[in-house]
Amino acid sequence: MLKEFLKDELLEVMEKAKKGICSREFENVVIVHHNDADGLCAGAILYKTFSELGMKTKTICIEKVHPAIVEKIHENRKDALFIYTDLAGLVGDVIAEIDGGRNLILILDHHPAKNVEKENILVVAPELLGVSGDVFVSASTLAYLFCRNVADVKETASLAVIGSVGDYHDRSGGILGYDRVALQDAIESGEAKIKIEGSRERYFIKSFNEYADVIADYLTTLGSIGYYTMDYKLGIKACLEGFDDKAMQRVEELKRIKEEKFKNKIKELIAGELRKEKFVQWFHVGRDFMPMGVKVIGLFCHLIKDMSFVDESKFVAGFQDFHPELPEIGKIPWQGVKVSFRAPAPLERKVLSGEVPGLDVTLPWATERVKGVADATHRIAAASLIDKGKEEEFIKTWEEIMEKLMLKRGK
Ligand SMILES: [Mn+2]
Repeated sequence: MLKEFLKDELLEVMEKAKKGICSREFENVVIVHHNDADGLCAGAILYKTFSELGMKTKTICIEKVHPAIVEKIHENRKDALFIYTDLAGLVGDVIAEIDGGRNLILILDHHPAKNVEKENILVVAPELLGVSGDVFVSASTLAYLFCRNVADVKETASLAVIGSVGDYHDRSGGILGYDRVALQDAIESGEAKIKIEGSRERYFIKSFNEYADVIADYLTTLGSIGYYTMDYKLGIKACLEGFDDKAMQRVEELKRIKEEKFKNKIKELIAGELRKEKFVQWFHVGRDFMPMGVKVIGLFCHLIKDMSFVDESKFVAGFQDFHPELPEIGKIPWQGVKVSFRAPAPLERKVLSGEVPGLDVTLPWATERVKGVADATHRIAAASLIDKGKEEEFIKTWEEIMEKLMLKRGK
């Protein structure tokens, strides 16, 4: 147990997980991580730690957890340690069930989570202990603290800082809570320096010769924009060895690809591809955004929501095909689409004042009706995964729910 955390509940849970791992023998460790900066940093920290402990370690980068993906990842594997990080908090039971006890599963996630009481799974999730994973602890910090308790890995503290900044944990001016413990370690080892700019802290990372926010942006570009071209591999490599010319060149290329694709799509939408309902205007990009991952549909909706061709009294919704041929994983038997919702600024104000129901209510509701999975839900921004072919039914269902809730409000 680390001295600054004496009697800390999260550390106690980590200690228990460590004991759970140590009680079994593994040759192979499989790290399943998310594809944004936080997920990449967490993956890199775990990769470095477990390979230095002498284990055969492999990383698998995914955008979303879906039973079909988990099945594919776990098939033909036994007696391995699977670590899921920056994702899977809510679906530990599904993963444990699919695995069927062949392997040991460890979940290190800072998102909302569910505890699972099963022999083959250990869940370390601050949200289960009342610690906000959205504010005080990123997945990279969680991975760092876990690894620090297992081996001597202080040099990865700066990756935890980059991951925390990648998830905007510095939004109040600086990173807080557990994230700050990692920052402290990085400062003590001379790896990081705080620079105060106005009312905000920035973290300069010595080995990258760059600020954490800039590095995080590069990593998210490699992992999310370059998901289907496997550029997350360059991202993991950059986390461990720094950015070489090749990685930097790729970051620039990917940014250009994104801008180009976004520009073309905006032209098409202006030319009349936007469908208008009573409460939402929507469009479907199909596979036009390939090779970019499905995270970009949210970025795109966010980009256009206040443009002049958008009706500011209606929500904006975009669908993007989830390409079922995953890099390094292969074809999965599931055809899905991601849908992202955003609110133009005037509508955003109405949602925040309570005049219009929030997406945190309407989107999960409609998603459940078409048997989809809510992905991320906030009042003015939300996303879900649904089966392909159900897009029209989903929009119709969502409109009905809105109609009902607006009637209740007397609008
Ligand atoms: Mn995260």
